[in-house]
This record gives sequence, C-alpha cells and structure tokens, in this order.
Amino acid sequence: MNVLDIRRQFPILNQEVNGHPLVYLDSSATSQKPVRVIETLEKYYREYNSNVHRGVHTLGTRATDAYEGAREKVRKFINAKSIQEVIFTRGTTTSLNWVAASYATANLKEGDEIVITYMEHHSNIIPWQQAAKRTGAKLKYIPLQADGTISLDDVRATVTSNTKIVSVMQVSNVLGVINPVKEIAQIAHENGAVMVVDGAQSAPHMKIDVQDLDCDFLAFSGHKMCGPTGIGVLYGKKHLLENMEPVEFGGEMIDFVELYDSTWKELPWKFEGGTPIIAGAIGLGEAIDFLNEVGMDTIAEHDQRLAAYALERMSGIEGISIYGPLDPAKRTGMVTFNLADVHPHDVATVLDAEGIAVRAGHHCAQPLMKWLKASATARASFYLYNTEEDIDRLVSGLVKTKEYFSDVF
Ligand code: 7TS
Repeated sequence: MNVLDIRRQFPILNQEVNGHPLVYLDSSATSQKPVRVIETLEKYYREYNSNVHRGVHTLGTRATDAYEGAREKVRKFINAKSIQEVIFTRGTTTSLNWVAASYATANLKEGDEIVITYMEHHSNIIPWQQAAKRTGAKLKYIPLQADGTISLDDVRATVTSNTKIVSVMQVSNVLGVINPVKEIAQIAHENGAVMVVDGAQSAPHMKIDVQDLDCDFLAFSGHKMCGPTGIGVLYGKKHLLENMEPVEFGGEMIDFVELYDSTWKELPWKFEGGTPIIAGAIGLGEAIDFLNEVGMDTIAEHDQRLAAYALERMSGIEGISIYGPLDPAKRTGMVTFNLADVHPHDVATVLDAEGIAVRAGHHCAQPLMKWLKASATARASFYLYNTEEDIDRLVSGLVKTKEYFSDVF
C-alpha cells in the first residue's frame, strides 16, 4: 500500500491548520472521506436524487438500485448470509438502541442478565441500563485485567445460564485493545444468550466475518470507515430479526395498513420506516469499495504498524502514561495517554496550535475512565492515510507541550 497515493485521495488532509500542515489523528472519532465518496454523494444529488422503493420513474429506479446495491456491498463486507440481515440505521448508537429496544424488551424478564464489560462506550452501556430498568433484568460487568484486556475465565465467571444478552465492543475506542469476541460469542451461546458486537472501532480497521464470529447482532457506523455521517448498519441473524418488532413505524415499512392494525414488510425493510438515508447508504457502499480495493488486511497491518511505532516513540517521553496493553499485537491503531499532570484538553490545545488534531476527554467511556483512575485522557488515532511522519510530528508536539507546561514536570 502506497500511503502517499492514498493521502492524495483525501483532499481535506492537504491543508494548513494554525500555520502547520494538518496532522489528523482523530479517525476513531470520525474518519476523513476519499474524494470518490464525496463525488458519489454529489453524483447522487446532481444526477439521480429520488426517493426509493416508490413508483417506477427512471430516477427512482436508479436510486433504488444504488441503495439496494449498497446493501449488497455491506452484506459482502461482513459476509452476512443474506441482504435480509442488513439493516441501514443512523449509526452504531441507533443500531445498539434498536437491539435493546426491540429484542431486549421482548425477550427479557426479571432475573435475566445482560452482560457487558467495563470498557464499553456509552452507546453500549446506556441502552442496556434502560432495558434492564424496563424489564427487571440485571446488568452485569465483565471485569478487566490490569492491562485493560479481557480474560475468558472472567467471561466464563460472569456469564451464567440466566444471561440472555452479552454485548461487547470488538475494539475499544480508548484502549485500542482487540477483544476475543468470537470466543465470547461461544461462551454466550453455551449459556443460551445472544451475542451483540459493537463494531464501531473494528469495522473500519479489520476484516469482519459475522458467520465466523457467529455473533447474533453487529453494529457499526459508516462515518468511521471513510463513509458519510448519518449512516450505519445493524446486522442481525435472520431468525432473530424475523421475530423482532420494528422500532419505528410509518411509511415504507408496512405491507398493509388497516384502520386499527397493520402488517410489516419482509426483512430488512420492516425496520426501515420513512425515507431512508439514501445518499448515506450509497456513499457507504462507495467507501466499502474503496476499503476493499486497498484491502482490509493491508489496512489492519498498516494501522497496527503505526500503533507499534507510536507506542515505541511515545513511551520514550518522560512523564507520559499510556493506557491499554503495550503489546502492539493486542491493539489497533490508536494510543491513549496522559502527559504527567497536564490536563488532556491542554495537551490537545497545544497540539492543535501545531496543526495536530487529537481527541481529549472521557471518550464516552466514563466507567472505563473511573477504572483507569483518570478523569480524562488524550487519544491519537490512526488510519490508512496516516504516516510515521505524522507520529513524529505528534511526538515533537508532545515534547513542546512538556516545555510549555514545564512547571508541572
Ligand atoms: N461504540 C464505539 C466503540 C465507539 O467508539 C463509538 C463512537 C460508538 C459506539 C458510537 O458511534 P456513533 O457513530 O453512533 O456515534 N466513538 C467515538 C469516539 O471514540 N470518539 O468520538 C466518537
């Protein structure tokens, strides 16, 4: 993979910020978009903008073909058995909320358990808290090892025959750690529970095969994988989705509407009430074509190599604390850290003055922050357009930050 060729396809990277060439290290929050995705959106709006699944006019047929074509691209990308298992949503948050609102509400009762981990994003905590409150089920947490990894013994000790749902992120948005979701799914199934995978941080960075993982549900967002904002995916096994009620009711998701009752369309359309996110889905399809052309294994290798380089270079900075396992093989492309007692927002502000974009805050993972005994952290996250030079710039920026706050050291 030629990173410079790839960088040229991302026009946004070619700019100065605060007088310095931009170094974008916040792809875990949202990735940048290649020009072909931007042009795909423009082409849709310029040439064939139309509603889908309605009427027979030419533009409508083109839009429907492109929208459903994108669904097939997603199906292939995650190796789902059928397009009936691929539902377009607004993103990971919506996908997880729908599983909690529909599946959990219908299937949980008092005494049942939902199992998650201490490292989850708020999107994979709060929907389950709410489902537990609605149904009387109990929410339980798989603890973390000292380095922020999950041990399967702890999973076995937490998941019981009362567990009905296990929901775990495949990659942590803070620790970068890759969780053994395939093995966790097996433990969930041995106990009669369904396995939900939050793929927000894994889908952009590694090959996902839902049949191999044997997960029951998978949620991910287009905007973190070179696609537009506002589009995401909920994958679910057909027999589960078939028995679930839709969450949104209205146009397009119905078969027949009578005065006092209605029937639903077949999968996946029964879940897609109202005008769907047409441009977003078509843009996501183009992003998937782009990622496939580069190769998901190549991207995974690249991101991991950058993380290894960053870990090596950053751990040489005196006073830095790096969170998560230090073994690069256990993580993907991000490094979360604190620089002595400098507040991470101050770190991010000094870096921004150098043209370097990192995220600072609690990363929507407050329980994990508590576990880390940090109120906030800074995070540099990498993607296929980042280079070793970007990390060198980050390290120089951090050294500058140290100088700036030298009274703290
Ligand atoms: N799950 C994980 C693991 C995430 O990292 C995120 C977003 C979400 C769910 C929610 O995704 P959304 O597309 O529905 O918002 N994570 C981050 C982040 O780490 N920084 O900004 C957003």
